[in-house]
Order: sequence, then structure tokens, then C-alpha cells
Amino acid sequence: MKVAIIMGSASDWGVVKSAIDTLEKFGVDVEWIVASAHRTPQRVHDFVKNSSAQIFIAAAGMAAHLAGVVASLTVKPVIGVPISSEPFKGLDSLLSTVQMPSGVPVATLAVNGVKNAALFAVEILSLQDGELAKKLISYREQMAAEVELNDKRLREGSL
Ligand code: RP5
Repeated sequence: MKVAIIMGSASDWGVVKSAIDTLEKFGVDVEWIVASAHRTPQRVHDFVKNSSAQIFIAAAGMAAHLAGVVASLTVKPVIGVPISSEPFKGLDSLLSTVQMPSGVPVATLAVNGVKNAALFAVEILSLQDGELAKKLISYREQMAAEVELNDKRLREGSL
């Protein structure tokens, strides 16, 4: 199983890195590439056409057409992550990514929501992989335990 992450610029790396870390934590193979829908359209095309990934995550900022272009090149699921940048702080990339024409879907997540993009990819893969589903359940349990622990620490004044 494999997830491919495409980011529009090396300047997206600081945000995108946590998606890679999350996928690796779940033991999911991940490949990544910097390729821009506008600056290097052929590179995007060649990567998507040659990738054996089951799911694509496309993260880009500004006039973010990357996820839509990736979706136009494949029938595999495409998760779009709008990246925040000046001057519109991600609203521009959110609208560019989410508002796809009917027939070519992009599952658009929150601005800078790369970690959820990784988790959503793991959820899709877990439909066919019981071990991965178990890891997701234990991840949720750990999160819940942390909330309760922090509540306790807050009350004790130790947080
Ligand atoms: C988008 O424009 C990239 O995804 C990035 O978020 C934004 C700015 O890119 P750079 O000018 O920093 O390369 O294409």
C-alpha cells in the first residue's frame, strides 16, 4: 500500500512534513515530490501517471490547482490540502481546491490540514487492512486518554 504526496513548492515542506511523519508512524509507504501544476505541469503529469500509489495527497497554496489537476489525471482518490500563504492566508487555496467541477472530485480538507489528510488516507487503506484499522482505533484511544490526563493535570495545577 502506498500514499503519494505532491506539494506545489518546496516552501510547503514545513507544513507537509507532518503528513509524511504521520503516514510513517502507521507504517504506510509514502513517496513525495515537489511538482507544481503551473510551473511544472509535465512533471505533475508524469509523476501521477507513473505512480503506483493508491491515494494521492496534493498540497498547494495560492491559486491552488494542483489537487484538481492530479484528480484530472487519475481515478484514484485525491485528497486536497490548501496551504496557507500571504496575502489571503489560505482562503484563496481553499476555494481553488474545494470548488471542483462535478465529475472530478477532490476530497478537500482544512487549510494546512495535512495531518488529517494522512489520517484520512490511512482510514481509506484500513478498509482493506485490519491491522491498520486496529492501529487507528488505538490512535483514537490514546488521544482520548490524553484529553482526560490533561483535564486531570489542569485540575491539579500541574499543566
Ligand atoms: C503554490 O504557491 C505552492 O504550493 C506554495 O504554497 C505557493 C508559493 O510557492 P513559492 O512561490 O513559495 O514557490 O504553488
